[in-house]
Amino acid sequence: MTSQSQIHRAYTNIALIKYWGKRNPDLFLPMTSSLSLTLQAFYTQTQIESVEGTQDSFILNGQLQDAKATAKVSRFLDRFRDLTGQAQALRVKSYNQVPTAAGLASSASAFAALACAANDYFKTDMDRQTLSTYARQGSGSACRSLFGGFVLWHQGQGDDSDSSYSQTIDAADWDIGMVVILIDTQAKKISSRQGMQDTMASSPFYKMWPETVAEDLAEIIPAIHAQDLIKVGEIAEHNAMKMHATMLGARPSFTYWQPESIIAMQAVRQLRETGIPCYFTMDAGPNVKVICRLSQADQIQEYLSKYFPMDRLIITGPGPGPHPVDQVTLDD
Ligand code: 2P0
Repeated sequence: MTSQSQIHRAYTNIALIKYWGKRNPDLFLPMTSSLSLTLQAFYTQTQIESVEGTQDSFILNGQLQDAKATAKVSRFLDRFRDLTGQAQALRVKSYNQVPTAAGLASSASAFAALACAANDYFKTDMDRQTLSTYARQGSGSACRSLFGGFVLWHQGQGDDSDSSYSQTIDAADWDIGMVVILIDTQAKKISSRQGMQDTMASSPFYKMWPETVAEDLAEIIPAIHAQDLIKVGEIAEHNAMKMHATMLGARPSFTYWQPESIIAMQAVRQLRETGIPCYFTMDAGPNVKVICRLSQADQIQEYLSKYFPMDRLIITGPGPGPHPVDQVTLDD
């Protein structure tokens, strides 16, 4: 008899204070704490079911995935198999809600949804905080997708995996959102995992990163609680640019920026000069995310459409924590 989990949906997140570097790569323990906003528009839905035989399989958006992608999923499931003593082979079916060929990072929502589905399938009954420490070991940023709103991922202490978990610090039930500018849809040449490793190993600018991230966090958390969008945006923009500067100082130097990323940043600055509060952030890819009041997102989208096609400008509000769904549904 086959058994299966429910379908679990988890939303992606964008960091306002970035995670860039691991102190323990085996356990995915970060160099610093980080802070994100969970987004409503992008999510992954995942279900696990038992199969005959000894091989796991992984199907993403209806396509059977290759050995490398399946091995990543299998390694993650092994933690639950070890914990429960169940050796059953499994089929993982996932659906990503991202705009067509968006190339927007989905490992955060993917491993968060997988962690929730595994917790359900294996009946491990972990609370969200514990589950966030498991999701983290699939992909660091997935730790933050176990919660909705503004989420703080604690760096934790030493090699203690349990101490590096996430929690919501603010429900984000105020006027905040993002406009995502989709600039390139190709797979990136340097993974974020590789990029952060190379930066730590060779960039003299990395030395200032842990210390100044702590300062940025100490400043942005009260600004979030005060619902001070301008301050939140300023600190987030500064933190993102500082992270990208560490990469320019690596040897050899590298960047995720493309010419259109710079056009997007200039456009946001110009719009800001007209009095509309809007700030940019970028991750390990060329896409630019604009932090703004959700009530002004239409206006910002309209302005940016002078530079980018409308279907490359996605408006999103804050998203919730993961939850089960009755059936897979994808938005247009
Ligand atoms: C972040 N990024 O805080 C940062 C900013 C990219 C730049 O988390 O190696 O895919 O799987 O832990 O989680 C992307 O890194 O890396 C990321 P791994 P992950 O959102």
